Amino acid sequence: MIRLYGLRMSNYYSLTKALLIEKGLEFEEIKAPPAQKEEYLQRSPMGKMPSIEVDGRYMSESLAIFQYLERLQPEPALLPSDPFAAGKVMELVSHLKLDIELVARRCLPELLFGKPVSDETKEQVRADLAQGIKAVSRLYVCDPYALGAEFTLADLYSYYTFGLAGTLASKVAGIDLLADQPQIRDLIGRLAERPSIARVTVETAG
Ligand SMILES: N[C@@H](CCC(=O)N[C@@H](CS)C(=O)NCC(=O)O)C(=O)O
Repeated sequence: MIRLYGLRMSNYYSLTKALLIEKGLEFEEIKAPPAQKEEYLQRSPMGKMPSIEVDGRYMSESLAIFQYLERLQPEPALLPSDPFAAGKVMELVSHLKLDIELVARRCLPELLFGKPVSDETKEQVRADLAQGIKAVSRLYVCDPYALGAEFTLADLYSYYTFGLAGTLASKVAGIDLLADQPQIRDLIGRLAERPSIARVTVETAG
């Protein structure tokens, strides 16, 4: 049995939970707020969530966990069998993580802890997000899934990246991240109805 550590409010925790559901794997959720205590750092060396425990061994980082789960439970596959297409999935995931998610996260202290972010930082975030959105929009197919006919890891990262980044962008940076991207907005709407994602959403709210 796989144990999933973290909090349901975390987008990366939610992504990993949706991944476990997609794979049809049994798992147990363990509530564990991020911490810098030794016991926590053994599971996740940066003290972040999520992490998993398998037979007394630990792993952090959602992408590493994905790699493990994809090999543990190859079906249903979340990467295309074609090597180039699989690389394209990882390309989009990388840009979503580096050029959207991490950029928007610079605004997190203000949203989460009421710690104001400077106008200079907000300006930079707006500029960097504009570039990031332009970049990822070149990669999306959105017909019907992020990169075409197959549901892949890129769909999970899309849903959970734009969820948090969209909120940060509108509430802190004052912009609509997907204003000029109706095809990505529609994709996110379709993905919200996917059973794995819908279940995670209901359980997070409950
Ligand atoms: N790169 C990590 C990011 C994980 C992450 O940023 N987790 C956030 C919550 S969504 C966290 O634990 N933040 C608490 C902290 O930074 O102390 C992944 O992909 O799993």
